[in-house]
Amino acid sequence: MKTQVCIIGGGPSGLLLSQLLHLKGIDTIVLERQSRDYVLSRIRAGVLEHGFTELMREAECGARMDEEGEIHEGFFISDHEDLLRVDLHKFSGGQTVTVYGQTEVTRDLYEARDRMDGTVIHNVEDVVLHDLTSDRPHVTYRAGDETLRIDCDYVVGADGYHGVSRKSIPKDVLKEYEKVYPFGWLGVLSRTKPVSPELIYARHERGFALCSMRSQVLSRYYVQVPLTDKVEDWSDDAFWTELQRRLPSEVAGQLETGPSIEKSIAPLRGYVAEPMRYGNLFLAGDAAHIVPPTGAKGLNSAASDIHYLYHGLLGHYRDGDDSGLEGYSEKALARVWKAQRFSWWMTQLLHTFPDTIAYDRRMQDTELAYLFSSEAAQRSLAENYVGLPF
Ligand code: RFL
Ligand code: PHB
Repeated sequence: MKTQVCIIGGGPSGLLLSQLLHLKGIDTIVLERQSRDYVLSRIRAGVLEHGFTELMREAECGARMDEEGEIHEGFFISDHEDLLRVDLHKFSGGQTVTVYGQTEVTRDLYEARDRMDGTVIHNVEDVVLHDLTSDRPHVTYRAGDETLRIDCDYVVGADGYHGVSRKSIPKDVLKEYEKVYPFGWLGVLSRTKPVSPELIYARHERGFALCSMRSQVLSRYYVQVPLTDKVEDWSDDAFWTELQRRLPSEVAGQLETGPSIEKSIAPLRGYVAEPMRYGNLFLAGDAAHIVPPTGAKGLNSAASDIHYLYHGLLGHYRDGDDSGLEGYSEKALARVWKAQRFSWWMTQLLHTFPDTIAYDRRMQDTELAYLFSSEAAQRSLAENYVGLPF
């Protein structure tokens, strides 16, 4: 097979890029290791920045998101019994975020790829990237007993943190930065009315908790747990009891509980790989960087990568101008690091760290007290939460 851009990974990053390029007449093939049903069963992001929603509209995939997504003009932070509303709209010059699940984003992208007869090949095994520093890179993969080959101009590694693309960059070229947190998030999805019309990020000495949602009848909640905990350790009852204990009592009293329809634990880490280009391979999204979910920046950081890469590839194919591709890694990384900084700050502000020293606990108290009392601090939080410009 031959294509212009071979995209490894059929998650939101790969599908969005494929759709945007196809609309400009640039041919792509997407290779995905899992089945479509499997990809659509992963419950992940819930909060989309304006930049992401704009890209979805540009990809002609925004109709259902605009109809069913909820616009949020603010969110809450609680510290034991104290509750602060951060007015995103007021402090960010009228900007908002959209609550619309990654599962729905991905479903909309798959449907758009189907409508346009885009090539997305599922259940591929043993993907190998070849000749990345030559003018004619190629990709091989296995489907059953057969090994197939795709010749292309460029390879895009959008295959997530555990993908093969980043691992194809020689060790002496790649510089990795990593921070592993000593806890994870236990997440529960339930068919219940969300406890609050806006998200609540809760700090509590027992550990962090988050009240989020997918719609007015579908709630998503998280509690901080030790890395040693297993999903099986947590009955639904134990989860609801723990969540209630970490919320201000006026909120806890309103919590509607019900059976969980999904329950999973995600470890928290910050990670960046530099550079995001090696020869004719470009990395995008979780393949190049991971943030702890506290700032809701993972998928949104993928969106800025896709924006820069899309425009770089468009410059190459439409105008014969390679400056966008040349500058891709540096430009993408500048924004990636700002999302890392914000996610790191939110994480250390709101979580309970094991073995923390008394001085650091006081510093966390004081940082929160400052945030609760200072409009300047809330403005900075709002500017980052709605998303820095691309
Ligand atoms: P994905 O979604 O991991 O997709 C990569 C795809 O590549 C496939 N793959 C391969 N395909 C072919 N060959 C191989 N060798 C392959 N190896 C892997 C995989 O099967 C997969 O389908 O990466 P992508 O597209 O870059 O998207 C990134 C987002 O998924 C991620 O950043 C977000 O989910 C992070 N995130 C959040 N981001 C936000 O912006 N806002 C949020 O509110 C938010 N909440 C979250 C989150 C992530 C979470 N977890 C579980 C990590 C909440 C949670 C709990
Ligand atoms: C979610 O709804 O899954 C979600 C929302 C906000 C975050 C992280 C996850 O910061």
